[in-house]
Amino acid sequence: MSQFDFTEHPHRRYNPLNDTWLLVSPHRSKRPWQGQVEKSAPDQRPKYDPKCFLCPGNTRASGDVNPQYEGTYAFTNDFSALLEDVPEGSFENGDLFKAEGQKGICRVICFSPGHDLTIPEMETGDIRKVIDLWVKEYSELGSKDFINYVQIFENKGSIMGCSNPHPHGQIWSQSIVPQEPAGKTKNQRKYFENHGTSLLSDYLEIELKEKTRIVVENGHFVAVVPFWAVWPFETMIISKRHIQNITQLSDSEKDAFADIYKRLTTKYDNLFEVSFPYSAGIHQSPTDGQHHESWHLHMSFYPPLLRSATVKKFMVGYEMLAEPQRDITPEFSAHRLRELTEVHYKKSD
Ligand code: H2U
Repeated sequence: MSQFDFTEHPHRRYNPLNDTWLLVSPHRSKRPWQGQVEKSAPDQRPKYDPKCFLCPGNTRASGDVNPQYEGTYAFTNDFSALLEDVPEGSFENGDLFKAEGQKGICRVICFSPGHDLTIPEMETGDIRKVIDLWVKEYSELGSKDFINYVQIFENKGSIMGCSNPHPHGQIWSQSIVPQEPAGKTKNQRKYFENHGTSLLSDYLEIELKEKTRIVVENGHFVAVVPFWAVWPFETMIISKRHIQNITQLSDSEKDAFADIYKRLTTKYDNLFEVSFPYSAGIHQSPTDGQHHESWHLHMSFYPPLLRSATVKKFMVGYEMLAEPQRDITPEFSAHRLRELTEVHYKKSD
């Protein structure tokens, strides 16, 4: 029997941020595919759509009218999943039936007045304005007594449930720290207590030496397909400096964040020459007034596309019943993304 090689043999990988495992089956990426083939929607949109709820000057579903905004624009979601005005309280019936009231504020962030744009097609200077707005929203929402966590995210593409192609993201902020960031809080704290360094600083140091999973890098950030990636082309943008949240970014770090966000998403679009769908979000310290020294700012991208613009990965079967699994290795995905040009396919001849 040959020696174990994780680029060839089935194995499990550990995710230290979430304290979870996934199954990797590299040998299966050679299997024939006779599954579903879907058509990709043509991506031609006007600069302004009179029917769009998010375009400047248009009336939203609530009847409110958007201003003639020129850069970014934020408003409270007309159909917020969380509400500010909820009575405090909980329900408990023994150990098995528990519920607790939850207060929160949901915001919608328009990235640009241009209905036809997406992040990779926007100018870096305009993406910087999105980052400035995220910082403002995180600070304002996080400073409220009843807001202990602020989740900034972007759903891109209708297959991710995005309801409108106008470039936008969302913020959901609330009184508890939800499960995913709560787990990351716990695991980063444990690592920091044991090692005296941030989990992601140590991780990044090894990735920067090995270079096998790095997709793109600049002076302040690295985009990497994490060793433990579940989605085929999952990536993380990690700040080189150990900081806890976006309010600590310097001016040049904000510019560098905009630069890597554009470069990574341009590579994504170029992969299958389609506006690449994903859910992405910033993970950072809770705003609960506690000291979160161990937190390390990062942004995670979870894209569903697998082998073309039309074939996506589903979390089904074994994955729903046992644990996540992937066929192509993170090293192979990173290699494919790294090799792609940073000139957007719509702009190349
Ligand atoms: P998604 O595309 O990720 O669904 O985000 C769009 C959000 O915008 C969605 O949460 C809100 C929806 O509730 N929205 C408004 O608040 N007002 C509108 O007029 C349309 C959409």
